[in-house]
Amino acid sequence: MIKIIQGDITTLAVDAIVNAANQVMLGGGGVDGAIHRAAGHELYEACLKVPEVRPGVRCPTGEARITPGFKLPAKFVIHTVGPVYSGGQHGEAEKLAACYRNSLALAAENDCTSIAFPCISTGIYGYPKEAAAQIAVREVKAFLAAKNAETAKGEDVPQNGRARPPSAPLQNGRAVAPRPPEMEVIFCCFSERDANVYRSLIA
Ligand code: AR6
Repeated sequence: MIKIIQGDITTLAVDAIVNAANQVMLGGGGVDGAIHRAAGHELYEACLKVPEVRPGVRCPTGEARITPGFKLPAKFVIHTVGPVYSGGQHGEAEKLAACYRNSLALAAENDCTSIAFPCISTGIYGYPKEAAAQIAVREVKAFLAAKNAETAKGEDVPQNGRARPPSAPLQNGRAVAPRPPEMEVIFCCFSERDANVYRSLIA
Protein backbone atom coordinates (compact mmCIF):
# COMPACT_ATOMS: atom_id res chain seq x y z
CA MET A 1 0.00 0.00 0.00
CA ILE A 2 1.31 3.47 -0.89
CA LYS A 3 0.47 6.60 1.12
CA ILE A 4 1.45 10.21 0.53
CA ILE A 5 1.66 12.60 3.45
CA GLN A 6 2.95 16.11 3.96
CA GLY A 7 4.92 16.55 7.16
CA ASP A 8 8.05 15.99 9.19
CA ILE A 9 9.41 12.46 8.81
CA THR A 10 10.93 12.52 12.31
CA THR A 11 7.45 12.42 13.85
CA LEU A 12 6.30 9.20 12.17
CA ALA A 13 5.74 6.07 14.27
CA VAL A 14 6.61 3.59 11.53
CA ASP A 15 8.98 0.63 11.50
CA ALA A 16 11.59 2.52 9.47
CA ILE A 17 12.20 6.02 8.24
CA VAL A 18 14.69 6.58 5.46
CA ASN A 19 17.40 9.21 5.83
CA ALA A 20 18.78 11.09 2.83
CA ALA A 21 22.31 10.85 4.21
CA ASN A 22 25.79 11.43 2.81
CA GLN A 23 28.53 8.85 2.37
CA VAL A 24 30.21 9.60 5.71
CA MET A 25 26.89 9.01 7.50
CA LEU A 26 27.62 11.28 10.44
CA GLY A 27 24.85 13.83 9.93
CA GLY A 28 24.45 16.96 7.85
CA GLY A 29 21.76 19.45 6.85
CA GLY A 30 18.21 18.95 5.57
CA VAL A 31 16.33 15.84 6.60
CA ASP A 32 19.60 14.23 7.75
CA GLY A 33 20.15 16.98 10.33
CA ALA A 34 16.53 16.78 11.48
CA ILE A 35 16.74 12.99 11.94
CA HIS A 36 20.01 13.17 13.88
CA ARG A 37 18.66 15.94 16.14
CA ALA A 38 15.44 14.03 16.87
CA ALA A 39 17.11 10.64 17.37
CA GLY A 40 19.75 11.99 19.73
CA HIS A 41 23.48 11.45 20.06
CA GLU A 42 23.14 7.67 20.14
CA LEU A 43 22.34 7.75 16.43
CA TYR A 44 25.65 9.47 15.74
CA GLU A 45 27.43 6.83 17.86
CA ALA A 46 25.66 4.01 15.98
CA CYS A 47 26.59 5.53 12.61
CA LEU A 48 30.19 5.85 13.73
CA LYS A 49 30.19 2.05 14.25
CA VAL A 50 29.11 1.34 10.67
CA PRO A 51 32.31 0.13 9.03
CA GLU A 52 33.92 2.31 6.38
CA VAL A 53 34.15 0.61 2.98
CA ARG A 54 36.90 3.06 2.10
CA PRO A 55 38.22 6.09 3.95
CA GLY A 56 35.35 8.49 4.64
CA VAL A 57 32.70 6.24 3.06
CA ARG A 58 30.34 4.21 5.24
CA CYS A 59 27.56 4.09 2.65
CA PRO A 60 28.39 4.47 -1.06
CA THR A 61 25.89 6.33 -3.24
CA GLY A 62 22.86 4.15 -4.03
CA GLU A 63 23.43 1.76 -1.10
CA ALA A 64 21.69 1.65 2.29
CA ARG A 65 22.60 0.95 5.92
CA ILE A 66 20.36 0.40 8.95
CA THR A 67 20.57 1.61 12.56
CA PRO A 68 18.09 1.75 15.42
CA GLY A 69 15.89 4.86 15.66
CA PHE A 70 16.82 5.63 19.29
CA LYS A 71 14.70 8.62 20.49
CA LEU A 72 12.64 8.65 17.28
CA PRO A 73 9.17 7.10 17.22
CA ALA A 74 10.46 4.97 14.30
CA LYS A 75 12.11 1.66 15.21
CA PHE A 76 14.85 1.95 12.57
CA VAL A 77 16.59 4.53 10.44
CA ILE A 78 17.62 3.34 7.00
CA HIS A 79 20.37 5.60 5.74
CA THR A 80 20.75 5.86 2.00
CA VAL A 81 22.84 8.18 -0.11
CA GLY A 82 21.23 9.73 -3.15
CA PRO A 83 23.22 11.00 -6.12
CA VAL A 84 24.26 14.63 -6.44
CA TYR A 85 22.44 15.79 -9.57
CA SER A 86 24.81 17.06 -12.23
CA GLY A 87 22.73 17.24 -15.39
CA GLY A 88 21.34 13.72 -15.49
CA GLN A 89 23.99 12.14 -17.73
CA HIS A 90 26.09 10.70 -14.93
CA GLY A 91 24.03 7.69 -13.89
CA GLU A 92 21.97 9.73 -11.43
CA ALA A 93 18.65 8.04 -12.28
CA GLU A 94 20.04 4.52 -11.75
CA LYS A 95 21.71 5.58 -8.48
CA LEU A 96 18.48 7.11 -7.20
CA ALA A 97 16.49 4.01 -8.17
CA ALA A 98 19.05 1.88 -6.30
CA CYS A 99 18.47 3.98 -3.14
CA TYR A 100 14.78 3.05 -3.17
CA ARG A 101 15.41 -0.61 -4.05
CA ASN A 102 18.13 -1.13 -1.45
CA SER A 103 16.22 0.69 1.30
CA LEU A 104 13.11 -1.42 0.65
CA ALA A 105 15.13 -4.63 0.60
CA LEU A 106 16.80 -3.73 3.90
CA ALA A 107 13.40 -2.91 5.42
CA ALA A 108 12.01 -6.28 4.32
CA GLU A 109 15.09 -8.13 5.68
CA ASN A 110 14.42 -6.49 9.04
CA ASP A 111 10.73 -7.46 9.04
CA CYS A 112 9.53 -3.89 8.66
CA THR A 113 5.93 -3.58 7.56
CA SER A 114 5.92 0.21 7.31
CA ILE A 115 8.55 2.52 5.87
CA ALA A 116 8.59 6.26 5.15
CA PHE A 117 10.75 7.95 2.53
CA PRO A 118 11.67 11.61 2.19
CA CYS A 119 12.22 12.97 -1.34
CA ILE A 120 15.78 11.68 -1.60
CA SER A 121 18.31 13.89 -3.44
CA THR A 122 15.79 16.64 -4.18
CA GLY A 123 17.09 19.15 -1.61
CA ILE A 124 20.76 19.97 -1.23
CA TYR A 125 21.68 17.37 -3.91
CA GLY A 126 19.53 19.19 -6.49
CA TYR A 127 17.68 16.36 -8.25
CA PRO A 128 14.65 17.73 -10.17
CA LYS A 129 11.60 16.93 -8.05
CA GLU A 130 9.26 15.53 -10.73
CA ALA A 131 11.90 13.26 -12.23
CA ALA A 132 12.93 12.02 -8.78
CA ALA A 133 9.31 11.33 -7.79
CA GLN A 134 8.75 9.31 -10.97
CA ILE A 135 11.69 7.08 -10.10
CA ALA A 136 10.56 6.74 -6.48
CA VAL A 137 7.01 5.73 -7.43
CA ARG A 138 8.19 3.33 -10.15
CA GLU A 139 10.59 1.53 -7.79
CA VAL A 140 8.14 1.30 -4.90
CA LYS A 141 5.38 -0.04 -7.17
CA ALA A 142 7.76 -2.63 -8.64
CA PHE A 143 8.87 -3.71 -5.17
CA LEU A 144 5.30 -4.05 -3.85
CA ALA A 145 4.18 -5.94 -6.96
CA ALA A 146 7.08 -8.40 -6.64
CA LYS A 147 6.34 -8.87 -2.94
CA ASN A 148 2.64 -9.51 -3.63
CA ALA A 149 3.48 -11.99 -6.38
CA GLU A 150 5.80 -13.83 -4.00
CA THR A 151 3.08 -13.96 -1.33
CA ALA A 152 0.46 -15.20 -3.81
CA LYS A 153 2.84 -17.93 -5.01
CA GLY A 154 3.39 -19.09 -1.43
CA GLU A 155 -0.37 -19.28 -0.89
CA ASP A 156 -0.77 -21.67 -3.82
CA VAL A 157 1.32 -24.33 -2.16
CA PRO A 158 -0.88 -26.73 -0.16
CA GLN A 159 0.64 -27.86 3.10
CA ASN A 160 0.03 -31.55 2.27
CA GLY A 161 0.93 -34.07 4.86
CA ARG A 162 1.62 -31.42 7.49
CA ALA A 163 -0.58 -30.40 10.35
CA ARG A 164 -2.34 -27.14 9.58
CA PRO A 165 -1.08 -24.43 11.96
CA PRO A 166 -3.97 -23.12 14.08
CA SER A 167 -3.80 -19.70 12.39
CA ALA A 168 -3.71 -21.07 8.83
CA PRO A 169 -6.97 -20.42 7.01
CA LEU A 170 -8.58 -22.88 4.59
CA GLN A 171 -8.93 -21.95 0.93
CA ASN A 172 -10.98 -24.31 -1.27
CA GLY A 173 -10.57 -26.90 1.43
CA ARG A 174 -6.79 -26.62 1.41
CA ALA A 175 -4.66 -25.24 4.19
CA VAL A 176 -2.76 -22.11 3.24
CA ALA A 177 -0.06 -20.25 5.10
CA PRO A 178 -1.27 -17.08 6.83
CA ARG A 179 -0.72 -14.06 4.59
CA PRO A 180 2.19 -11.93 5.83
CA PRO A 181 1.24 -8.29 6.43
CA GLU A 182 1.52 -6.07 3.38
CA MET A 183 4.26 -3.44 3.43
CA GLU A 184 3.01 0.12 3.85
CA VAL A 185 5.19 2.62 2.00
CA ILE A 186 4.79 6.29 2.86
CA PHE A 187 6.14 9.15 0.78
CA CYS A 188 6.66 11.83 3.42
CA CYS A 189 6.91 15.17 1.64
CA PHE A 190 8.09 18.23 3.51
CA SER A 191 6.08 20.62 1.34
CA GLU A 192 2.55 20.51 -0.02
CA ARG A 193 4.00 21.12 -3.48
CA ASP A 194 6.10 17.95 -3.25
CA ALA A 195 3.10 16.00 -1.99
CA ASN A 196 1.10 17.16 -5.00
CA VAL A 197 3.79 15.90 -7.36
CA TYR A 198 3.42 12.44 -5.82
CA ARG A 199 -0.38 12.64 -5.78
CA SER A 200 -0.43 13.32 -9.50
CA LEU A 201 1.76 10.26 -10.11
CA ILE A 202 -0.21 7.88 -7.91
CA ALA A 203 -3.68 8.94 -9.06
N1 AR6 B 1 10.90 15.59 6.95
C1 AR6 B 1 10.67 15.22 5.67
N2 AR6 B 1 11.33 15.76 4.64
C2 AR6 B 1 12.27 16.69 4.90
C3 AR6 B 1 12.58 17.12 6.22
C4 AR6 B 1 11.85 16.52 7.27
N3 AR6 B 1 12.06 16.84 8.56
N4 AR6 B 1 13.57 18.06 6.14
C5 AR6 B 1 13.86 18.22 4.84
N5 AR6 B 1 13.08 17.40 4.09
P1 AR6 B 1 17.85 17.04 1.70
P2 AR6 B 1 19.41 15.51 -0.30
C6 AR6 B 1 13.05 17.20 2.63
O1 AR6 B 1 18.57 18.28 1.33
O2 AR6 B 1 18.98 16.42 -1.38
C7 AR6 B 1 22.38 16.59 3.89
O3 AR6 B 1 23.29 17.55 4.30
C8 AR6 B 1 13.51 18.32 1.74
O4 AR6 B 1 12.49 19.30 1.59
O5 AR6 B 1 17.65 16.76 3.13
O6 AR6 B 1 19.37 14.02 -0.54
C9 AR6 B 1 23.00 15.21 3.84
O7 AR6 B 1 23.94 15.02 4.86
C10 AR6 B 1 13.77 17.57 0.44
O8 AR6 B 1 12.56 17.40 -0.28
O9 AR6 B 1 18.60 15.72 1.09
C11 AR6 B 1 23.62 15.17 2.47
O10 AR6 B 1 24.90 15.80 2.49
C12 AR6 B 1 14.23 16.19 0.92
O11 AR6 B 1 13.94 16.14 2.32
C13 AR6 B 1 22.68 16.00 1.64
O12 AR6 B 1 22.00 16.87 2.55
C14 AR6 B 1 15.70 15.90 0.71
O13 AR6 B 1 16.46 17.06 0.92
C15 AR6 B 1 21.65 15.14 0.96
O14 AR6 B 1 20.88 15.93 0.09
